[in-house]
Amino acid sequence: MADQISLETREKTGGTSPDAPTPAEAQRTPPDLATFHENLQADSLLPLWEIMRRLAASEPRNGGDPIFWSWANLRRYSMDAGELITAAEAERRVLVLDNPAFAGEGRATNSLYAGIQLLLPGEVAASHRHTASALRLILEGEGGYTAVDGEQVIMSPGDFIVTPTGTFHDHGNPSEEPVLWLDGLDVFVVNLLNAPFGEDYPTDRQAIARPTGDSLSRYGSGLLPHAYARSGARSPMFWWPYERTKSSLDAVRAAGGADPVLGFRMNFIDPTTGQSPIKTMTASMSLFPSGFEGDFYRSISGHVCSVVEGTGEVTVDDRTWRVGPKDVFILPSWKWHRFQASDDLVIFSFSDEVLQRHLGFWRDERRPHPKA
Ligand code: GTQ
Repeated sequence: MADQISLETREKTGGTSPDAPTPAEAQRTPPDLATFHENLQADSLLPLWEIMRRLAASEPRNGGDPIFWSWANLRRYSMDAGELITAAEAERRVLVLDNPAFAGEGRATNSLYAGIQLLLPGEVAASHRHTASALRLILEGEGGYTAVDGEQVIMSPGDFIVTPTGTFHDHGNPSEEPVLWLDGLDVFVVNLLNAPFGEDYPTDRQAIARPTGDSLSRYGSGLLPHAYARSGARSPMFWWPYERTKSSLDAVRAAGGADPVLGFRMNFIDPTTGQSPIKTMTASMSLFPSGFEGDFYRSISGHVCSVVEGTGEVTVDDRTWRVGPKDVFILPSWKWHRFQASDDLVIFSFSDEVLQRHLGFWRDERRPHPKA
């Protein structure tokens, strides 16, 4: 009698009762393995044992390829783009660094986006904002500007600029010469988390609320305005002029003690936190003194690099590139590489290091280079 009732209940509730199997279920034999997999797939299920190694690999394999772009090529293609499309039409006239390991996806590394942006004299890239944060290294041209969150700065080669998440930003070139820079964005992290929002500013150029250099004078000298309260996740400082970066590198170098892999490396920081101004990306400027012969190194963070000054050689796995000013190259995650400096070599780089450290994923390894 009790059995009878529970059977009826099970039928009514669609068979979800945790009771003992019905006589029919108990007698059922499973199908063969192939049919079982097909049945699972049809019901949106997967056997973990078939994909376990892919989901949780024993070591990283998908960091992308090492790749080098000479400045001569990047500049020529950019100037061609300048003839073929206006900045207004393009919205952002950028050649995206597309790692062949992820062809067509617009990835420089597994996690990083990078591109070369061009503004011709008189052009404006209209103001917008989005969840993705951007960082920029100015490559060529004096007198272009970027406006970020109500403040405009004039860009010079070697300058580092950030547009933190959600800040309105627009660029313009009132000078007589083309202006080119390297963009880095965390779009793939944003998209992984399905967090992208964006909107245009009502006009091409955003309203300017503070004088040029205001944030640098307020926050960039080891001082903070009294009773400063940080609003939101944004770094209040967004422009690091190269002159200041270079003199700090020169001073550190004069004190000696180069790291055998990284030379003299300084990270850009939000002065109110001591952390990277962008929470997903670490950006650095490294000085390798003339004659530097680096040890081999690999880290779990792929790097996008560009030479600011000097020449040298970069070896990744079994290939070596001769690198010079404004060349761009990728050091993929977990691939052995080393730097050699022919003369004083200054290299800008950015990576996802700060994010990986925060998540507890960070790893790096060193291997001495046999000295001659
Ligand atoms: O300058 O705002 O390379 O929004 C990609 C997306 C640059 C920019 C990029 C962007 C920008």
